[in-house]
Amino acid sequence: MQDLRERFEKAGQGHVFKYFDALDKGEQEALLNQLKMVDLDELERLNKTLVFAKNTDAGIDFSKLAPAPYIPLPPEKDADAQWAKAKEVGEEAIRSGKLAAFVVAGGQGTRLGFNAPKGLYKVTPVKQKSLFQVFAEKILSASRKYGVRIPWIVMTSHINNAATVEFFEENAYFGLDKDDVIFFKQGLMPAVDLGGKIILEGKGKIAMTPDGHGGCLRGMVRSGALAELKRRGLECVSYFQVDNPLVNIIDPYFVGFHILGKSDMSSKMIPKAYALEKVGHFCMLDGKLTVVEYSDLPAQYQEQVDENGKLKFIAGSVAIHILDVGFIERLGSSTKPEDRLPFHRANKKIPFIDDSGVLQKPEKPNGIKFEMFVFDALPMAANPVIIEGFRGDEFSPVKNAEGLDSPATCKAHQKAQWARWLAAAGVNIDTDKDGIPGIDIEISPLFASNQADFVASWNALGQKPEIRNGLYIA
Ligand code: UD2
Repeated sequence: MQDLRERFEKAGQGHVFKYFDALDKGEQEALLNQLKMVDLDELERLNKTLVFAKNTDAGIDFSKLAPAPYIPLPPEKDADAQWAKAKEVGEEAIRSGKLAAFVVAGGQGTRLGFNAPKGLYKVTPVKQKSLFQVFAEKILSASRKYGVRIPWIVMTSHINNAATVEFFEENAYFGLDKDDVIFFKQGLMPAVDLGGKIILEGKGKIAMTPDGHGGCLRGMVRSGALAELKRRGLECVSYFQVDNPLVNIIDPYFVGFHILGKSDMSSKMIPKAYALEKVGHFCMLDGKLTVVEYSDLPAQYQEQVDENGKLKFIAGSVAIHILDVGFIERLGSSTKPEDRLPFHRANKKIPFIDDSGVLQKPEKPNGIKFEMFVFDALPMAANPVIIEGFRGDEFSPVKNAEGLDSPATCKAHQKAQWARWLAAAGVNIDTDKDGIPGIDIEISPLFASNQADFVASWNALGQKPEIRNGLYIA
């Protein structure tokens, strides 16, 4: 204990022991356990570079940015030799058990105003299935189609892990084998005040916040989740975010392009819907593939158009990737600075105890949270591949309670997807000009999770259901 205290004092963080002597034994032990997790050298580095540095912008010379190349979506995937080949290779890899699914679900979901882990949010139009149920059923459906177990790794945080696991338990893992769902908690970082001092949120507790979705790389290694994947002979993981029920989790084309490209990490791009859409931008910078977040790229670049009037930086990053197990291991376990994901700074309102030991809830940002972003691994990846995806089959996140990227827009996009699938099977439903049906319909991922499978399953149905409001095809 003395040693730990001295180290914190030497690092200018001795104030965390201010109330130590007045704590009872259990509280003292809990605080010491928290403090043991803090990497003081790392914290000092972050204070220097992100808290005290005069210039805390992204440090990018924007004039050097070029749009990243990507493999465009052909009019008909299976009629295109390159895409057809990728599908064949991808299907073979999935069938032989090389692919796992991986969702990052450690975020706090504050924008949605939902007071539970976001994966519990009810998102489908008819059956009100939760996000987790939708993902589970997509994985289960692929697992049945390819006749293989597809493990699903779920990254949670210390804040939402218990509630997440309980939800899966209560719902019998939505039909998945419990052994195939692997939870792990992401790492934590101390939060500091604007002067770089660790924030005390109680007399015996420092403020620790999740280390960002990029923390998944070291989290997977530290938690043993990666060792488990290796033990099972998995070679790559399909990475997605908890807020996007449209995600095509097990996509043979994407897996095939990743394998054929001998890529460490591949990404899907969706053309931006409008210039200032809140997504990352795939760019080339000094010969490396880099994602520049919307908040870092000045509007003049986001809005730039080429001679045909097309957005220059059109390639939106929607957080859909494939990562090789070996690449995760390299980055997640290495101590070399060149393998480390950088941290980003986020200013936050962090409850703290004041000088008289009273808990205060600030009304404006009083502290700094440090986060890593998974897409920062791309410049370190060998042969990163980007393929284009069709928005209507890949991306409609639930982020805000209302307006853009809300439950309402997401339901509309799910219905539009299913109306397209029905139309492909020859059943036309009245829709508005954006293809959104006026009635509520829903298709279970267990019936089909892509258009081609839907048409095949629909044609195989003896008695076709009547098209009406509330139709559920399972
Ligand atoms: C993210 C991307 C953005 C775009 C968009 C698409 C960043 C910085 N930006 O924006 O470029 O791709 O998504 O929807 O990522 N999470 C954790 N642990 C954490 C923090 C987040 O697991 O410590 C998870 C969270 O549960 C969610 C995902 O990461 O699944 C994205 O988090 P977000 O909502 O903060 O990302 P957002 O919308 O700012």
